[in-house]
Amino acid sequence: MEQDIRFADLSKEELLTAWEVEVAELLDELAVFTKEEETAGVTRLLYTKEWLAAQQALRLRMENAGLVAVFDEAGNLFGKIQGINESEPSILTGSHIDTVVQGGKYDGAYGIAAGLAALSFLYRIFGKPKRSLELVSLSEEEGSRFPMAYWGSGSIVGQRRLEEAAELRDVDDMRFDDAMKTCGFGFGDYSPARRDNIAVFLELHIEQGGVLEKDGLSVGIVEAIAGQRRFSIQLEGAANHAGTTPMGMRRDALEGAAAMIYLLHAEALKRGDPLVATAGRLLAQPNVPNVVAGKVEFTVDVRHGDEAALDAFCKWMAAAFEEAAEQRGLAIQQYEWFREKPARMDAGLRRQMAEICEAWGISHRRMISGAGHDAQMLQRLCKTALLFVPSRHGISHSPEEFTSSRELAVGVLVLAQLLYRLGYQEEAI
Ligand code: HGY
Ligand code: MN
Ligand code: MN
Repeated sequence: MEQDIRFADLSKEELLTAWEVEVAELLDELAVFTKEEETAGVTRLLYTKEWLAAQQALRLRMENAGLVAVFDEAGNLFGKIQGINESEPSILTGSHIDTVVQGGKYDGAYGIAAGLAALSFLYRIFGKPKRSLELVSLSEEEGSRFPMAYWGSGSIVGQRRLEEAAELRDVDDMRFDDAMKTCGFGFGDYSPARRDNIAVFLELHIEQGGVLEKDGLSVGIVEAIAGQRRFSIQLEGAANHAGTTPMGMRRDALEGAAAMIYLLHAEALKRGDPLVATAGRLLAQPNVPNVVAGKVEFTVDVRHGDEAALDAFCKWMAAAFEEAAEQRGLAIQQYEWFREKPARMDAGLRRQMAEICEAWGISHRRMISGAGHDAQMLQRLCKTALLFVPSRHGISHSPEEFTSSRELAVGVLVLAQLLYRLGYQEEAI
């Protein structure tokens, strides 16, 4: 029997019906800001014109909701409701505005849209909170344009600095700092991204996996986020004629890469879940049908919830790739460009979210996140929680990514309740 619980004198059905419409409408608006040349999904990479247009549309939305909207120097966009206790650190919610190439419209954007729906509701109904409440549209999390990830959240917690990122280049050979400047950042006009006046970070995100759907549950309360390592593997052999070069006389960089990727996949299967290893990008040179590839660069992404298991696999990989290169007379360079530890989410916040789900009759379970999230970075700075809603068929990082408006609205309800407890009732942090 559904509890007859109400919030601001509204029933669960009334709340969900309103948020269904509001969140779906904002996600559709944000999905419009995508690279036109891409034929499917959403492509909104850091410091592109579509990225800037999305941030500017969000700033307007934040201001229309009565939030004070400001950018920081990294391009993170904050919307703030100032609390009565001005000296107290903020309660922050949000996620990332950037996407992968041809991704879905929910990854990242949902946490921002949900946060805006929750904060504008609370502010409209309850006015000024005791503790400041903030929403953030984090500038970059995916690592899809430059060989670095978590630029937005990493800049806030002091793990990313412009002096280290400035010379990174994208596939079009554009420098990071030059890309920043095309959007008006990097000139020192905004406040530094580094902050320490944040007490709590709450991230709402699609699961990007199939556990909640398989279990028929509405919400996942994340206990921990897997650690990850990302590598660039560069092979050099000898470009040569595809017709006249005997098989035994080749130094074929593309065949070498194929052999290494096969070994990677077989070893990850052998070691079993939850370890995952992915070769996601491969660039061959000269990349034409009748030339034996002289050079190849491919990426490897390895994830596991346990740091020791990650170390062991990456150690195996380095040795296995060296051996495979030597057998083929290929030169090899293996370069780790990203690593993030496994991160545990705050037990107190997890308990509060479970209480809220129980009170509102929302089915839920505890779970681990195989996907990386900004919460992984923010937990270095403050108490942090991550909440999932289901992904249809577990699909994400794809134009097929989908979550129903009702499922999205259920996440907003849990978030709004927790923000109310922390911001207006000053629940102990
Ligand atoms: O790759 C990830 O885990 C996240 O979606 N950026
Ligand atoms: Mn993602
Ligand atoms: Mn994401």
